[in-house]
Order: sequence, then C-alpha cells, then structure tokens
Amino acid sequence: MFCYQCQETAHCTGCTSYGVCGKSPELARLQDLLIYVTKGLSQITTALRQEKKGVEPSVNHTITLNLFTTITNANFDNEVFYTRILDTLALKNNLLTKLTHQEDLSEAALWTSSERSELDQKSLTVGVLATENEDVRSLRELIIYGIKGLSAYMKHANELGFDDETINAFMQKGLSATLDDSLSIDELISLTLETGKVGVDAMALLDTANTTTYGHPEMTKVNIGVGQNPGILVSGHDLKDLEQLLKQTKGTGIDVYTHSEMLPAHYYPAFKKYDHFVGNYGNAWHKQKEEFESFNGPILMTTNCIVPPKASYKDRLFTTGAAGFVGCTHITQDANGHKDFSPLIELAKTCTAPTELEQGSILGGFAHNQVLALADQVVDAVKSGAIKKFFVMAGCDGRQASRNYYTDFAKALPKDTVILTAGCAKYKYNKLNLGDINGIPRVLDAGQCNDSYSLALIALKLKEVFALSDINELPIAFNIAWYEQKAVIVLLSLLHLGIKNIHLGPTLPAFLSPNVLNVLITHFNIGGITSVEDDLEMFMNN
Ligand code: SF4
Ligand code: SF3
Repeated sequence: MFCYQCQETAHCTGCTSYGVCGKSPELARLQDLLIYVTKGLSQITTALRQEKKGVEPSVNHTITLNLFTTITNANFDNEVFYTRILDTLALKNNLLTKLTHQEDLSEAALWTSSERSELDQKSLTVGVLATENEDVRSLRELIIYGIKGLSAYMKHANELGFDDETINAFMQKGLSATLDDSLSIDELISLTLETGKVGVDAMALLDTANTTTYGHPEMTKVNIGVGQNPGILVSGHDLKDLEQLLKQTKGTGIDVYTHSEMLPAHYYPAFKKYDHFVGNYGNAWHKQKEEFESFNGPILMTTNCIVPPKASYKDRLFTTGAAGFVGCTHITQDANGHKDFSPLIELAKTCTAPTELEQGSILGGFAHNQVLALADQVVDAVKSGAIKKFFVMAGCDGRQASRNYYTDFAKALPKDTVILTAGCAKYKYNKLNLGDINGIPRVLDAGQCNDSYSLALIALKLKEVFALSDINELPIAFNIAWYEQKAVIVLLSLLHLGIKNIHLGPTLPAFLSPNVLNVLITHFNIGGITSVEDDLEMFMNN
C-alpha cells in the first residue's frame, strides 16, 4: 500500500505497511481501485457532456459518494468497496454504450471485470505511485484530495435537496484530467486553482442548503454537561441525519448529544426546538476511544472521522451514509431519503445515562450572518485599536501531541486579538475561556469545516468596510491546522480568494513535492509552523 493523503501519514512521507488511521493494506488497495474506476467513469461522463448527452443526477451522486467513502477515517468496510467498485463498473459499462467517440478514452474508462480475483489483481497496480513523475503525482493528488473534500460538501448539500450541475461537471472533469498524460505542469497548476474556485462554490451551496433548511446559525451557549436520561451521541457532519434522529427520538425519554464536528448543529434555530437535544459531549474525533466508552449509549457516525472502535463500545457504534466500519450496524436510507434509527433508540433504552466529563458551556454560532449582525461593533473595535488582529485558526484537530502547539498559541495570543475558527480544530482552544473584547468573544466559532466559507465572507466584508483593494491588507493572519482532505479543499478555496501568507501545520502535506511546494511558496507565500514564540512574533509583525 501507499497512502499519503492525510497529515498523520507515517514518517511524514507515506503509510506503506499499515495506515496510522487503521487502514489495512487490503482496504487501501480497494480504495485505490475505487478511485481508479471513478476516474474512468468521470472521463466517460465528461465525454458525454461534450457530446451534449447530459448526465443523470444519480450518476453524479455515485461519483460523489465513491469519493467521500475514501476520505480519511470515513469507511473501514472492505465489502462496501467491493460493492461500490462493481456498481461503478456496471454503471460505466452502461454509459459507454451511449458514447459515440470512444477513441480517446483511457484504460481506466475501458477496463472492466466482475471477478473479485481480477479486482484484487488490478487494485495492486493503480495506486498513487502508478504516476512516476513526483511533481505530476503531487499535483494530481492535490487535485484529487481537493475534489474528495468537495464531494463531502456536495453530499451534504444533496441530502438537503441542493445540487449544481456545474460543480458536478467540474469534479468529473478534474478527476478525468488526472488520467491525462498530455497535461503540462502549468495546466495541472491552473486546474488546482480552479478546484479552489469550485470549492468556494460548493461551500456556498452547502451554506445556502443549511441556512435555507435550518435557519442562520446564531450566538449560542452549548451545554457540555450531561443529563439523567440515556443518550444517543451523534458525530460527523451530516445535519439531515441529526434532524431525522431528533424527530424519531422526540418523546422517547432519550436525549441526543453532539460530538466533535456535530457541535455546530446547536447553533441552528431549527434544532433549538428539541428539548431533548441537550448538549455536546466530549471533544474532537480523536478522543473518541475514551469518550465513546464513557458515553454509555449508542453512537451514530454520520461521516468521517471514525477511529477503529474498542470492543467495549463497538456494539454501540452505528454508521450511516458514507461512513462504515466492519461489524458495526449501518443504517441505510430508503428511496424517500428516510432513515430508520429505531435500532439505536431501542438500544439506548437499555443503556445508562452518559458519565459526566465536564460541566459548563461553550459559546459558538458566529457564522457570517451573526458576525455581520455584529459588524458595527467589530469595525468600531478595529478602528479604536481594541482589536489589533484576527487569527483564522480553522481546520482539523488530530491525535499528535505536536498539535498542543495550537492550544499554546491560543493561550499566548495578545489579549487584543480574536480567533476566527471553524472545523474540529476549535477543540484545541474553545474551552480556554479567553474572554472578550468589548463584548466580542475572543474565540468566534463559525461552525463545521465547511463553514470556513463564513470566515472568508467575513474577511471579504471587512475588506469592503475598510475600502481595501487587497484582502491581504486586512489585519488577519491565517494559522491553519489540517488533517484530512476537507481541509485541502478549504485551503485551495482560500488560495483562490487570493489569500496569501497562510501557515499550515502541524506539518506540511507529504503529497506536496518540493517543486510543487515551491510554486505555492512563490505565488502564495505558504509556510509551515515553528515555535509558538517565533510564530507569534512573525504574525504580529506582518
Ligand atoms: Fe496513512 Fe492517512 Fe492514508 Fe490513513 S489516510 S493510510 S493515516 S496517509
Ligand atoms: Fe475534523 Fe475529521 Fe477535519 Fe470537519 S472531523 S474537520 S478532522
């Protein structure tokens, strides 16, 4: 196996014998094959569009789901991958019959089989290292990881009935381009930047989907203690799953809690009407072994990030959507989009209440609408010098001790600075009680990683208010933590918006070759992190 798609990749170069995340070599090669056949399918759909033949939404959704299942920590079930590969091959074969011009198709588009042994053989030959030139490989993977992140956001928007043919067409064109040996480095670089543009479009689409369906996030205090009733814990990013679960648990005596990236659900008006939606339990994804054990009740993983579960709670762990883990019950969706969560509800009735981890509350809900409602206050604070600088510290949390940098950095920030955050990175500092500046909290949490879109909108609004010609003239620094591929699309989106001097940690992506990294440094002045002291000095003086 060879995988280097996430920040925790072995030795900062690549997982070659077993994934640090728990991905086995078998799973790795099946994911490689799924990506390969999905690229082939995308080449066919791209050609069909060129022939003005159109592509069904169901085909787009297959591609989206295929990509999402391969995101780090989303799905650990080999059988799911065999099924998705075979279904994709069948779909590909069917669409091929509709395509007039097939002479330019690659092997990925034409290859097929229905024998597992042949799939196994093929899967050994189509991994990341099949691209020999390290710069081409680097750019291809950068594009693919960005599109994987995009796929997750599209899937959530699709669940709420929102879709966009232009975004789907780009995703497939981009995947197809990674099969094209004739593309130059410059062409791949411009495709990378275009991926960032479409990333902004996809986050905007999801923002519209979420706010149209559930209202605009508003300033909210979220309880981090526990109640007396048994509970169900919901993790991941899918708000539609949470909504269905809240409806089905109403009046049952079961409480519902959020974990990790589901915390921002509390900020939406539509979820506040549920009295049994009592709070957030625990921290970011990587703490789940301890926290799922002490939760005592069923846990629903709606997306990444799953840590291979301990036996002590494995029978209480359920998956749905793109998520999966062998041996855990997977909740499926019927043709009307309905999911039956009764297995979790019945199990919860037999469980004890969660063990208390902490008491108190955390404050969040500072997505664009809420922050723009406070715009006058914020602008006054900047003009008077009460706020000297904003620090965008969005992205991911992770298990490496080196990530304590972000806690120390938040603690060391001068008291006249404000952190703008989104994604599970926030758990490194959202319980530090960093206080406020003239009533403006010093940690403004916009929501999930996709709500980084809100942070970009806020920055653009400030640029407008202060009549600046360049977004980089704002008193905003970017110190971003990344882990998986959603952070890649967020990064590419920020680059598309023209933001420079982004610092990325705790380590730079292993999939950036020295030459590709140089391009990012030359054009965007991207950097890594060093020590809290040195970085603080560098950020405050820039
Ligand atoms: Fe390694 Fe990350 Fe790939 Fe898992 S997803 S195998 S940890 S690089
Ligand atoms: Fe976190 Fe996985 Fe990235 Fe959505 S839940 S930000 S790591």
